[in-house]
Amino acid sequence: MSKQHVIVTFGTFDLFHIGHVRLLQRAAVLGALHVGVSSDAFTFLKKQRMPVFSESERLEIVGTSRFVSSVFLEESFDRKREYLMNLSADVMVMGDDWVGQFDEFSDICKVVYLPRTQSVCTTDLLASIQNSPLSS
Ligand code: C2G
Repeated sequence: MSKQHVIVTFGTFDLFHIGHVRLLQRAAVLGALHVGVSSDAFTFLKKQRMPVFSESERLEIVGTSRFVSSVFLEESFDRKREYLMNLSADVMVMGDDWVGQFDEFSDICKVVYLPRTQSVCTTDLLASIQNSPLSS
């Protein structure tokens, strides 16, 4: 039996939703999927707000997905190369909201951008929860 390809993806995965599930599902078709979950501090840097769920909760949530072989904490953009090399990644997968932004890693692995799931995102979910008449 031939060895499975090593696939790596990165993300915040806050308020885990169907867009996240589909991204992980499609990435896992390519091989064994390892997911870098953004730390709370890194999320604050990227989004200028703290995530709703803490890094340990998000690691646990993503780690329960049957599409995921392992999870680790992603602490900065600068360490992506190190993470990819440590895992001996064959393919890095990201949603196409990041298209072109990680092409620099194509010297060590294949970089693939998958179409995002339309009409769902954490920011809108958070806003609709906050604006719900049930939330006070
Ligand atoms: N995604 C998707 N469809 C959506 C929402 C998200 O396919 N409707 C994908 C994103 O493109 C990304 C992954 O799900 O590949 C995780 O999305 P986020 O949690 O928003 O992660 P992000 O903050 O983009 O972090 O260094 C890169 C970052 O860590 C990526």
